[in-house]
Amino acid sequence: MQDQTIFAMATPPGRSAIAVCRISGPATRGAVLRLAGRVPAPRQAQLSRLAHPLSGETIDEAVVLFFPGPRSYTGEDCAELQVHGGRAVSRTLIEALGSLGLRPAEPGEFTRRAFLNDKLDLAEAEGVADLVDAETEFQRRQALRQLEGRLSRQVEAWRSELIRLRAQLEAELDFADEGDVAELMISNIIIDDARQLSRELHLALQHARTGERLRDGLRIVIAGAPNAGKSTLLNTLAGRDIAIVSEHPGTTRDALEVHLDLGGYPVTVTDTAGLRPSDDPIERIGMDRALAHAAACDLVLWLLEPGSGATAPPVFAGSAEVWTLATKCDIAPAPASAKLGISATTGIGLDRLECEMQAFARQRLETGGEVPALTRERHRQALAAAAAALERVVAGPRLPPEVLAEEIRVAQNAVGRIAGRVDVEDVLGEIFSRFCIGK
Ligand SMILES: Nc1nc2c(ncn2[C@@H]2O[C@H](COP(=O)(O)OP(=O)(O)OP(=O)(O)O)[C@@H](O)[C@H]2O)c(=O)[nH]1
Ligand SMILES: [Mg+2]
Repeated sequence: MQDQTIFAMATPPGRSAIAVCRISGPATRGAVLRLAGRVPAPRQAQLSRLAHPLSGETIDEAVVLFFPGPRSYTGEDCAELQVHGGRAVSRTLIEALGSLGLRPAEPGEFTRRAFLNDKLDLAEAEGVADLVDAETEFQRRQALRQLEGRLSRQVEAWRSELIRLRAQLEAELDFADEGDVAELMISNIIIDDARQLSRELHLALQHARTGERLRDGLRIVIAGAPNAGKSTLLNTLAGRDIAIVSEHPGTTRDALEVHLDLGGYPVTVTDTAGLRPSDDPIERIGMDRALAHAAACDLVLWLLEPGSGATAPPVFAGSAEVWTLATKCDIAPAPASAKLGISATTGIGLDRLECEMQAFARQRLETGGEVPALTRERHRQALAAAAAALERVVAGPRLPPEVLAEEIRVAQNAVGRIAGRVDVEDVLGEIFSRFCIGK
């Protein structure tokens, strides 16, 4: 694969001031020479007229950059062509590169090559993808930390500790017949170290979901009886008219989502169908969806309108926190059972609601910073496997040392998978296919 030279527009299609085309692979230099007539000095911008290799017709005037490998993003010879950002320019340029025998890159292929050439490890590569996808300030920071190798360094520290433990245990195996007392003492030290490391892994696992949540965004669901003012609240939070609002109970039938940036924290708010006894099959599907959303979210805002009688929210499946909010406080004061009274009409209570939601997000999404965040289920599973193997070591110090050494090796490989050090072929396709083309 890597003897092929790939290219892609690294900027989104459409009209823009400039667009950037990237090229990587052994034929890069030749392609730049054919198009621009001259290869610029390494890492120096050169203004060139790009000509079509077949017709000789000028495609565009471009700034051309050449990065000889291995000092490039992918580790191979790379080039960037900064052209004018029009659809026709990109289309013609892509066609010209194709006529030179280069091939369009697959999603994430540049970063995949960088990984294969040891320019970054797997966790850092995931940081690149997350940074591209980051929508809020805290997502950006988390992705950047991962891209800069914070998680990788932690994982590497755990791995070398495991390697050390294993070496110690194996040394003990070699000297096993030199006296039982010494053997017992060394074993205890190894078991103590394994216990300490196991604690560290568990601590990281406790925070694991925090990192994933920050990456995916916190989920808040607005639920309540028909006409409680759910859709009105969604529109108010979003600052635009997303959901239909009407005085007819049962207006909203489907779940509607909006992504919000709550002081740097990513939040998805979902408006749902009003809950009430109903024989209408469509309305019931909507209510089932509402309950499913409530069961899978972090926080339910249970809305109550004045005079609705029932005050307590139903018991939702899942583990969401539930806040009761009294709506339409411009009409009647909030009952004491409500956490907060709001009015979309006058704006009463809305600032406080946003503050409370922000505080909730902070509490759920902040890791405290001692342990680098695990941002994917893949990381969590690997770490859980390592922790489980270490636990077997701690629980069974009387097991034959060969068995203990094997468990430590299992833990070492599990941890190594996070940074992509061991048998990761199977996950590479899955990880890089989620990148955008040109990255
Ligand atoms: N006075 C007053 N009326 C409100 C307020 N919020 C919503 N309403 C009105 O209450 C009615 C129902 O509002 P919706 O937002 O559609 O209620 P809903 O909970 O989404 O209702 P369904 O989709 O039918 O479940 C509409 O006529 C709104 O204008 C408020 O703060 N004060
Ligand atoms: Mg509604």
